Amino acid sequence: MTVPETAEKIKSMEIRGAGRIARAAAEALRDHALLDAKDTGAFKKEMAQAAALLVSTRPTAVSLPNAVHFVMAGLAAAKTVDEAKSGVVHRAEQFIHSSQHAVGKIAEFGARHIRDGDVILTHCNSEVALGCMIEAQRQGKEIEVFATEVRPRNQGHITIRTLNDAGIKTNFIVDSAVRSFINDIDLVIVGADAVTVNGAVVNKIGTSQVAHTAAEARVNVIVAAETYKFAPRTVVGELIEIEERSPGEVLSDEIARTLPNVKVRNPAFDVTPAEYIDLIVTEQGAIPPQMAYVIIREYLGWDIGEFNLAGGSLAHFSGE
Ligand code: RI2
Repeated sequence: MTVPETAEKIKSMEIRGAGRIARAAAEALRDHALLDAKDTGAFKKEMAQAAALLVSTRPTAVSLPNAVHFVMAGLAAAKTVDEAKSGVVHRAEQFIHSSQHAVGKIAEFGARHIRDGDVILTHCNSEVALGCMIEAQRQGKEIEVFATEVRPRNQGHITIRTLNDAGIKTNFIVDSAVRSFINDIDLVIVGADAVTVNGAVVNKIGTSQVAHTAAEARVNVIVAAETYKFAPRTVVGELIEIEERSPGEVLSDEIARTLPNVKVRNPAFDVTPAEYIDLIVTEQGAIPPQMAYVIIREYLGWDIGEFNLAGGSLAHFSGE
């Protein structure tokens, strides 16, 4: 798939989920690197434009710029076009492989926190959160899941199909029914689009309501998140931008036209503070949210100079 095609599919959410969009971006950059280029300068410029286009598609999931940054680092030391190309291809393959490995590791680590007989609540559609549940079931633990609908894009439909196909007993509820069922729940497991340095988790809109409800009911909340979902620039105080999507996802244009005094608001994500999260399960192990900085420092491989790059400026992708 070409870079513009991948960008369009990420934007329209045909490709969605923070991990999947990161891998799709890495694949698109890898394939783009195989195109003809007359010299190193032209190649780096071309790759920087492709990187910028991919990063611009969705602003919240930090897995996307982290993946692009990782792949583009393959250009940094290249002196020839061939070196630059193989650098990008190698880093892209490395990212895709380590992402797939991380998904497996998180399932293994996350399953340890699920007990036989647990009733689990999940919100949205997270491959790593689901991976933990499927692994627990594979180990012979009998679990039951409550999955929310996830308005407006109904990602819950994907979740219940996956759970159904895995043979897991599942209850499908509307988003507003979470508090009505919270006393039946032993554990909440969700994914993440971004984790900040202070352990706050940015995830699908409604996650913070779920976590708040769980905290009130003394139900533990686990977040499943690969290390590349941790946001390095939050170390220097940069905020995670919350994507606000088209009003048409919530209310049809036809109805909206009859309501001139009504403005539809459609934020796609919200922020759950660390105090409502008990554990973040990464491929490096499970950590309390307060240890998020350690992941950024030790495992993400960013050095402090990179934290200070101007937000939005993608000049560094060209290796300049
Ligand atoms: P995985 C999704 O965002 C959801 O918020 C989900 O919890 C998160 O990405 C992580 O997904 P969207 O693309 O990477 O549906 O765990 O807006 O699959």
